[in-house]
Amino acid sequence: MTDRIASTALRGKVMSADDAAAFIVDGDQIGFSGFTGAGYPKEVPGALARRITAARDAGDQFRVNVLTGASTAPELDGVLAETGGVNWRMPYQSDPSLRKAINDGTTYYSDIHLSHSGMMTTEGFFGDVDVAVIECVKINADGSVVPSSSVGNNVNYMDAAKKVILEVNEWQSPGLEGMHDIWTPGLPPNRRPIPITGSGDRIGTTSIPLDPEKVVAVVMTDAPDRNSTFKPLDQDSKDIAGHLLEFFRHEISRGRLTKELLPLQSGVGNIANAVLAGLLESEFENLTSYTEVIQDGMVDLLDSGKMTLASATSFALSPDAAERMNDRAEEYARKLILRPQEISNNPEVIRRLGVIATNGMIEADIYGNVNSTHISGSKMMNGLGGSGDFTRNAYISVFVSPSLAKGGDISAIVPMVSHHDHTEHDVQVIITEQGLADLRGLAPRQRSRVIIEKCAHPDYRAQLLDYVERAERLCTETRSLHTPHDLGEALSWHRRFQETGSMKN
Ligand code: 0RQ
Repeated sequence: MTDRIASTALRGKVMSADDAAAFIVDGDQIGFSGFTGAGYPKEVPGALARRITAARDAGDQFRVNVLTGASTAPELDGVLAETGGVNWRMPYQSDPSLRKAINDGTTYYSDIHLSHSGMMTTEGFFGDVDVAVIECVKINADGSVVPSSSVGNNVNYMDAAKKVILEVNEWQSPGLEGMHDIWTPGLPPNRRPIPITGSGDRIGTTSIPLDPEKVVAVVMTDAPDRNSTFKPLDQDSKDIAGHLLEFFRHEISRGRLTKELLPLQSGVGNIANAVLAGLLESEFENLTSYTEVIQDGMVDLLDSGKMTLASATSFALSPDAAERMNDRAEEYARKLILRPQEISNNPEVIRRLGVIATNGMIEADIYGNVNSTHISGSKMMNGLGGSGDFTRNAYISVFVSPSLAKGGDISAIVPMVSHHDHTEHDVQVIITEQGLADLRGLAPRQRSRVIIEKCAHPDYRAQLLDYVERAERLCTETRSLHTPHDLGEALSWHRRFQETGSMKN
């Protein structure tokens, strides 16, 4: 404890998670640390869940609003959602119990661009933050806090909160100290330009300042971060990765990229990992990354020397890779930078650096609009995450997905997306295992042919072409041929799936 808590005043505030959770009351708005299964508090959320359940059993109301960096883990989102006590949640989640609570109406969910969420909290858009619960590696003598495996919105939550609870996690390596780069741009009208001109630039401090007077409790923990292990790479993921690497080669041949590419952002998941695995085997070198999460494939690229540095706000590592990171944190701190998500996902920097953004999608339509979040227009999957921050501001924006879902009953390419997250104006390249549609410079009627030919599964190509041709005939009559649609039929594929269990006609 002495090593991890240098502040004598705060050493006196060490207590159990149950005692710490007693500082949280019904109606509180709580800012938690945590981003994609890393750096979230491990004990206080469970103690809070027990408190909520006990209140419920006694016939009392106990509901809270939950703010985080992004998704967390069963120990936070899972346990709280299972109590039914989460009233409102932002800005991103991927927990099955919480997803259920959102879709059955128990929990309101505000799906917000990750780069906006911290500033919006600081400005009070969501009301007061009553408590911040923040995991850290260490508390310094002056009360400043060294974050753990994610930074997320910690700075905003610690600043805004009336009370702060710190969880000092001894599982997290002390070697993480030095990896973080804490800097805030301030608020309008006095916001400063972010002085980052390369992914590896360090512009701030390695700890977050904190007034020790605000700290009401310190809890010692020793539990690991929990991310799911990646599935073994399947053929679709490998094919999608192959198409992307071919595209990079094509761009190099045209003089628009070099072998070093440009800083890479990749979403989480299997396809993203397949792309990183593909890069490991490739001729590309001296790669860099300006992204939000560091996943296994990126650590492999750093180890191989193919990638020289990576900037993010969090880790999203499998248990094996997380152990590897903990063992060699000091060494990795020379190549890895963890920043507040307001900076890792900042449009200003993404545009300046020319980031290549690659994200997953649920479906795209024949004109290139993308739905990343909603199944059949209504049911929330995870949320937008950082995909919007990167997509709109990228040098090249790419969306990837297998062409089929649910055993072939769903086509990922549809006449009209059932929910819009990324508009045709932001989406430049779409890739499925079938091929790659380069949409840059194409008008909607050109886009539809390229997307159907290159990306749709053969089982759905004729059906999509039939729709386009009929929509074009209809819109010729009405002289509305720019983006031809038959509005009566555009969402019929989703309705057919709901009614018959398949999009096939
Ligand atoms: O369902 O889990 O029941 O099998 O959706 O689909 O193909 O495994 O793909 O894990 O990459 O997720 C868009 C959700 C894709 C993700 C999304 C079903 C499919 C499966 C998952 P099962 P896959 P992925 C970085 C940037 C938004 C956030 C983002 C995502 C499940 O990429 O959340 O980009 N993106 N953040 O069967 C019905 C369809 C479907 C479908 C797939 N058309 N209809 N179900 N599925 N397509 C990270 C952060 O921001 C933190």
